[in-house]
Amino acid sequence: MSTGKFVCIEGLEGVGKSTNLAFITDWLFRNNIAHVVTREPGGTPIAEEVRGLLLSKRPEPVDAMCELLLVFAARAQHLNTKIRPSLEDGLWVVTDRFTDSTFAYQGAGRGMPLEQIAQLEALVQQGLKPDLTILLDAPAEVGLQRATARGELDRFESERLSFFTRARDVYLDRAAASPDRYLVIDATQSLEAVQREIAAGLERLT
Ligand code: T5A
Repeated sequence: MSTGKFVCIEGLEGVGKSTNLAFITDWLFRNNIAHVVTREPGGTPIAEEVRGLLLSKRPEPVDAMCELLLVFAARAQHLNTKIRPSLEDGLWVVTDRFTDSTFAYQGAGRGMPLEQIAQLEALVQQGLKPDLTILLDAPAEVGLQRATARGELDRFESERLSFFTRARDVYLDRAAASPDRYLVIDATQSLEAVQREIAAGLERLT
């Protein structure tokens, strides 16, 4: 059996990742493609516990290197016990966020060197990267307004606007550097227009 496709949806807070993940899941069902839908940080019981550590607000300041290593610790568990085995079984794996989030948030946001993140990526992923990363792009203000309207903010959502502006720039730089692996979609468009572009991107992968 051939390996499945690895698809990731990325972008800043509130750009519509969860909303469009539901659309992708529906598209996969309609096209009879066996798949697994997952998320980062998280995706397995241990990795979900790490997610809880990462997202919850706490009195103790979180060291940026500690945060970075926690992200990759969760990713190692997720990748080796869920993503890789699923791909090897021929399933498509669709994940809400992956390593681009680390370059954007821990790299651009927190200021951790991008070369160090690339080293951890190589160590943990051993060359595995998404076949397609759908980047929902919008100015940071747009998504933050949507996230704020939803209620209480988590530890990342409470960051300043400049954190997300830097993160957006890194997302766009990475997409521009590997245009064959990224589909950048203007997430300020109507949901229908966004989903037409997502469907076209998925078609090209089949
Ligand atoms: N993180 C994660 C790191 O720091 N490093 C890492 O390596 C990883 C993997 C995870 C947090 O962890 C951080 C980043 C994150 O802060 P999360 O909950 O997975 O948190 O991610 P969030 O971005 O916080 O998820 P959100 O639920 O806030 O955003 P979504 O999923 O992008 O947005 P969604 O779909 O809930 O949509 C928000 C609202 O907008 C509307 C929707 O209906 C909804 O109401 N909407 C639109 N409205 C108009 N037009 C459109 N085109 C719309 N699209 C959506």
